[in-house]
Amino acid sequence: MNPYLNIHPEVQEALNRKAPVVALESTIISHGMPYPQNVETAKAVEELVRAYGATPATIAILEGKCQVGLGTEQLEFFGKAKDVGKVSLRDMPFVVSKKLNGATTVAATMRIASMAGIRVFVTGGIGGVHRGAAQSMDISADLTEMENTNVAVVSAGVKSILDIGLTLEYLETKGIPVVTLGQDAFPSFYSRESGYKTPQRLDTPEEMALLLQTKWQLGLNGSVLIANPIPTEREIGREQMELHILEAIEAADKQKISGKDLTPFLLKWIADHTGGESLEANIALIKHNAVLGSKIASALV
Ligand code: PSU
Ligand code: MN
Repeated sequence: MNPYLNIHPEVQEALNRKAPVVALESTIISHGMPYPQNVETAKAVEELVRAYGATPATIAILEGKCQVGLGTEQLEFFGKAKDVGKVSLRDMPFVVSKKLNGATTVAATMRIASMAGIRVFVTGGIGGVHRGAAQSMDISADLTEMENTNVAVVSAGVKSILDIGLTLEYLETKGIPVVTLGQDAFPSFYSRESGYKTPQRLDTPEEMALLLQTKWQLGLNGSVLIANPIPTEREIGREQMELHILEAIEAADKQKISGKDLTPFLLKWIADHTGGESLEANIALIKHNAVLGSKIASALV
């Protein structure tokens, strides 16, 4: 037994039965959305996962333990707390050894999911290669983690706060398959398109599950980026978002925001300047991803 791991009884019971389990991250709750929509969404996503026959496991660090599966009070805590840090791989030893609380990013959530034996993880958007990375070297640890850890990531593609082209190149270099559901265009979170074609396309959750099983049985370690385009009725046009993104990047530059603060800054700036529309889109696409992830997790078992 891993002394740093604390698995919620409901999740443990599902894992024992070899029933489908879907991991969910907590940075999106603490740093990706405002209260109370963050907690409402986290709860709604868990309910959807259950409705589609899987067990949800929201992951965070709680008093130094890698907690797999949060209760309602804990979800509320991560939604409200102002002083909960964003924990990527680099931050895990510090936060765990000091018995602190932390909201886990895609990278840290994947690692903890893998420790618990969970194979499918649902989020909104992953971190990637930032625009201007040739100068800043700002490349998310989400990508290096995806190279190594056998947990599939269901997302709505890559948000265009990042350099999508370079992120796709990086994923190729690291041998991480990128597969979009049901279309030839690679999606960019708010939009069903990004200007890039998807490297691969599959049309059903069952085919996705078979690809995962095949990859891992081949001994090819690491993740698969499963891109699920946002529902058409919630889509926000690429040109419209691009204006806000350029302004957000300029504001970050001016305020000298960098490192781990950059992604949350850009996300908050965009949310504040696009009003309810982007938040609604964000909520809709995460729910949509939860349904797909649950179907893939079910097919995988
Ligand atoms: N991109 C989004 N929404 C998010 C994040 C990224 O569209 O909430 C969060 C995720 O938790 C992701 C993290 O793992 O930001 C990446 O941060 P960084 O770029 O500092 O690695
Ligand atoms: Mn970074």
